[in-house]
Amino acid sequence: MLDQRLSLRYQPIVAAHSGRLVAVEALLRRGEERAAPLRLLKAAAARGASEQIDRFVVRDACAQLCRWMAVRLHVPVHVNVSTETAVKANGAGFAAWLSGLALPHGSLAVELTETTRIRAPDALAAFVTACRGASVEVAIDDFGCGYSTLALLQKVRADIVKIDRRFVAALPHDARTRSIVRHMIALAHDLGMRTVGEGVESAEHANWLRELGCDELQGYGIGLPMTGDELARWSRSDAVTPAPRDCATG
Ligand code: G
Ligand code: MN
Repeated sequence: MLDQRLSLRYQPIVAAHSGRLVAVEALLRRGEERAAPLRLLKAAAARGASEQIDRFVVRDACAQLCRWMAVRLHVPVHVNVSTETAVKANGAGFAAWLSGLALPHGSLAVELTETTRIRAPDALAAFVTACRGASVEVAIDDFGCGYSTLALLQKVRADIVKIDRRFVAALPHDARTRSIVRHMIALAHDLGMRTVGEGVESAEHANWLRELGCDELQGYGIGLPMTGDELARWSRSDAVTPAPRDCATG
């Protein structure tokens, strides 16, 4: 039985140069808590129950997509899916379920993070291929940190690479980080992928990412995670500007 207090918030992802809203990331929250319910997610993973949460997230995000369409807001939603779910049944089960939802082309993207070393890279690659067959884009989350490695890019044909916020945070004061990020972006582009800078909290972060060639931006300095109605209002407000306002804290 899933915790009844679980719901989704949506955080904007904007084009780096125009500031146009290009997607949102669905983030799981419990009640009014501001952070993700990490303990609940870990406990679910330990019980082998991640897929139940992953399906809840996709269903809820799809319901929101319909509500937004009714008010003529068409914006793709990124959902975080656990790699355990992705590789189950050789990647076929969940991808087949996604495909059965028959979503409009390009309305859903799946974000994959590796929290543990991936033991079945071929299954993950099969999952990604199946997603793309179902017109669902795939993003590698938190790239450059933890287990989201170059070996993963070697196996998996993703569409998007999300640059971890730990890199973004260091851009204004660390030339080594700027070099790493510049080459991460060039590598992603070379492999035909686009890049999203995560954890953009200030105009300086945004300026550096633009300068280094990053395609899209996400973070508290662009927009906080918000409810579906708030996101619809946000998308129509002046909040969508090329230069994000400065934001002191997260
Ligand atoms: O791993 P992933 O990138 O999916 O994590 C998303 C989490 O990051 C969410 O819980 C969200 O609230 C948080 N987050 C989003 N934007 C920012 C930001 O600008 N700074 C920080 N520190 N966290 C952020
Ligand atoms: Mn994510």
